[in-house]
Amino acid sequence: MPAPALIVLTGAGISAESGLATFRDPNGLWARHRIEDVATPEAFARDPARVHAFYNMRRAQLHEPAVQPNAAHHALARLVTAWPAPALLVTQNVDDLHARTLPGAAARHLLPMHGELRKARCLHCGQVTAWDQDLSTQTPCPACGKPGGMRPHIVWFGETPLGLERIEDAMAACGMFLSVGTSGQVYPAAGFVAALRGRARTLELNLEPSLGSHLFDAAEHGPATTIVPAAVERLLAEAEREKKEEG
Ligand code: BJW
Repeated sequence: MPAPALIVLTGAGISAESGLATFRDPNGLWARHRIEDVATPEAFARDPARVHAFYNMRRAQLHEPAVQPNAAHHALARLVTAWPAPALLVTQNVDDLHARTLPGAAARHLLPMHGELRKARCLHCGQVTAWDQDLSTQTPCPACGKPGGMRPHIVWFGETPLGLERIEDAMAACGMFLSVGTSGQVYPAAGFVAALRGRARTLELNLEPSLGSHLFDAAEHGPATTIVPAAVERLLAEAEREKKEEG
């Protein structure tokens, strides 16, 4: 049998060992910040300075020398680029750690469905711009010049995730699904495993069982930097073996 089309879904757990906090772990971001204050369009309308401060802090963190892609990011980059069938890495993460391991043409494998910290969007003209500085309530848009409309290019609660059409197409063709470092609490991503049940092989790789862990065909639990590289080598060796058997 030819290798099946692959989808990898990742969440904050994959970046935890790179020094970035998850959301729902005991010392995670939601233990220190209320969702209603920083991660909804209503919060931004009410108190944009507070929302900017939250994302400015997280954007600045990406430039700390210690914050680098870890062995799990590198392993997944190898998986999606070496996989002998279509392969899409859908990440819920807004950091750029996957992007750093998938430069140039390899970036076509990556879909950041909850947006990107290193981009900003203008509410006046809609332009999305690469952004590495702090944002403020007065930042002018580099495209239309108007101040006051720049927001982080992030999908907040109640907003539509990015790239859904491409994800739907990939889901329709998918025969192998890997979920890495996500608690399975946020939709639509949390629903992917149920939607694929019975027609794709599904594997969870997470520190602990996620909310939907029982829906997966198989699960392995432990730190991403340990279990992801091992799983990737196994999956690629399997695909290689099957290719040889066919030939
Ligand atoms: C490790 C590890 C290590 C730790 N190694 N693992 C009621 C029912 C159903 C749905 C809804 C509902 N009410 C509202 C909704 C919809 C809502 C939703 O899902 N709410 C739920 C809370 C119930 N969803 C939305 O609003 C989404 N939009 C939407 O649905 O639009 C409608 C629509 C859908 C489809 C088609 C068309 C329209 C938008 C969701 C936006 C989410 N935004 C956030 C914040 C913004 C980004 C940011 O600031 O960074 O995105 S929320 C936050 O959660 C962030 C994450 O991407 C997301 C997922 O979190 P993740 O990645 O799973 O992190 P954690 O912390 O939860 O888990 C980490 C895991 O790692 C843990 O399990 C650890 O154990 C593990 N781990 N160390 C391996 N070393």
